[in-house]
Amino acid sequence: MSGGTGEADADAESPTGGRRAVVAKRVDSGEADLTEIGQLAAAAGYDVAGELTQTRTEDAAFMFGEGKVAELRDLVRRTDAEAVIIDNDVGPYQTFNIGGKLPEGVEVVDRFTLILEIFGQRADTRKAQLQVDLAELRYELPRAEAKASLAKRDERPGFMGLGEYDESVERDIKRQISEIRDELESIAEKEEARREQRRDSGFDLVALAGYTNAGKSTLMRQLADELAVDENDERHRDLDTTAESQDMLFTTLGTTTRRAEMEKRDVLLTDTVGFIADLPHWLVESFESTLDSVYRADLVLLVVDASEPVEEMREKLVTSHDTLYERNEAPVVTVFNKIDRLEPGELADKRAALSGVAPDPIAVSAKTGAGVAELRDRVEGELPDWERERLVLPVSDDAMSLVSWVHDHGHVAEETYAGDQVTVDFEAKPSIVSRARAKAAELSAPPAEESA
Ligand SMILES: Nc1nc2c(ncn2[C@@H]2O[C@H](COP(=O)(O)OP(=O)(O)OP(=O)(O)O)[C@@H](O)[C@H]2O)c(=O)[nH]1
Ligand SMILES: [Mg+2]
Repeated sequence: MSGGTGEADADAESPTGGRRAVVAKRVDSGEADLTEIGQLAAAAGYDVAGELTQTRTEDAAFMFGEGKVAELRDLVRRTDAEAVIIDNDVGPYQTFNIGGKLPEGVEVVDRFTLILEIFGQRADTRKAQLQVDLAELRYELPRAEAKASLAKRDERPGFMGLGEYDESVERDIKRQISEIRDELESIAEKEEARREQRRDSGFDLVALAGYTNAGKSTLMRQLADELAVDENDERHRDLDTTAESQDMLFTTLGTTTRRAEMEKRDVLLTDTVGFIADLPHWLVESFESTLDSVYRADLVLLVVDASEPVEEMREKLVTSHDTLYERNEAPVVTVFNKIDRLEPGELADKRAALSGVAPDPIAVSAKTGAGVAELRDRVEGELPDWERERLVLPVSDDAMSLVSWVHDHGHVAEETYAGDQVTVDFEAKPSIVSRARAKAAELSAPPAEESA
């Protein structure tokens, strides 16, 4: 058995004025690492005032060993913490039991509730709020079910009321879940319609994906125009070009779409929520529609923090690919970000070590802009091919508006006028080319005869 405790100076001023918390974690073997849970706690606005780890098998009643829980209580007292954040999947009874050993009013928060807390604080659109509500209800449901079945088992004359009450709670949760699902589905349908409309207008849809803190939003700022495309997309603090990205998990929760500057293609770039390790299924599912913009894109840029150790990068790459390939068919370009933080030679070593999971990555620094030009070229190269077409039209107002439509939806190589004809030589998506052809045919065809 091993493990340790530590504490920040209890008298020190709280650095951010947040709620004081002790973070704790149990592992079956090896050393418990508190880095990520500490980052998550900070993202939720806690100040980590103390730390505790334990290496042993799970205790059914307390998760930790009972002696460790006593240590936890002492640490909470010394640090004057208001919450204990535990980086394990703590069962409802374990939560209750640990809580019973702690000073009055101290909250026990597990990894999932902590993530939900962060999401709840940052949910600033209807969709994000619905997803948080859905996740919370799905967290509660098995707990309500357990209560209802316990109450049923204890059913005795005179105790009937309890069982009925809990069953109605359970029914109520299920009803709310299905209402939220319906509303999320209708939002998703509207978003899908909007994506189709954009494709019809000649845009290619590119999405940024990757773990939280990989640098997606920073890269978005390098690639995108100043103006957000969607007024009704999230009001993103972190997309403001003047605002610094924060070194914090889950800075971005919703999705933001902006036009990206490319040479030929009109690209709409979407930034969205990052992945994180070890999320339970119900939580991932609750946020699934947030990732629709990734799954339905024409091209995905998978951003990886290349300053992390190679094994961590590998694990994240494998998980990301699994997640992406399960649902999308678009090509994926791997982007090694933060190369400004690498030692000379480190990039080449990492490329070689990861060639199996990331065959041909583009290396960039979203911070300095290094490699971003190559990334733009690569994006244009990987997007589905455009078709070349040449239309010859009689000069007229209608023809001129078709020519300007072609300019808006594709890339015009040449536009020449000879006599009363205009020739426009252009490249565009196949769907745009066929629409241009149809419009051109209407122009040259004689007006339909009026039937008597
Ligand atoms: N040194 C260095 N830091 C970077 C680079 N790109 C991003 N960062 C920093 O990494 C941190 C996270 O960047 P974000 O762009 O917010 O990351 P994200 O992937 O959008 O994170 P989430 O929104 O949480 O999913 C910030 O502190 C950035 O300043 C880079 O190329 N070099
Ligand atoms: Mg972000």
